[in-house]
Amino acid sequence: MRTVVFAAMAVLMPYAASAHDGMAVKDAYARGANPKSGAAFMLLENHRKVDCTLQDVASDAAERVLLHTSEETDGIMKMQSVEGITIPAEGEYLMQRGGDHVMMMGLKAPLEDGQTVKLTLDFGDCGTEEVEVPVDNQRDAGHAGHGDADMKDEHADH
Ligand SMILES: [Cu+2]
Repeated sequence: MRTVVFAAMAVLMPYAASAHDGMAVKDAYARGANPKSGAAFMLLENHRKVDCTLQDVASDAAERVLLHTSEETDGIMKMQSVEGITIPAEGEYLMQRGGDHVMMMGLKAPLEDGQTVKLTLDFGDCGTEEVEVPVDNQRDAGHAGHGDADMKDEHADH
């Protein structure tokens, strides 16, 4: 019996080690604001034991790719560049509508549903991650990360 358990652990452990190493990019999507510019949003999970900072983003899809944040000033939503986005050690950070996002300006082609945008995320000392981000122009801003099941639950409460 004991032999079986150890054999199973030997198989599982290499996978577990790699799954907890580095940065996980989850639930990413991109959408067009207009034919020339768009934004990408995602959940960043830092599996390292040190803080990691997203410093730069590159993509062939647009002439300029920037890290932006949105801030409401006097009731007007304005976007501005940010130097970096820090994901705490073993923590997560949500880049979402109305907040921090990857800004794509000078799109070579309008973002259309079903396409993907390739982004290279530069975390400095924490390395780089390449992600294929699906375009979803229909995505509802308020329900990031939640599926239909969550929405049904909400309705049941009323
Ligand atoms: Cu922006």
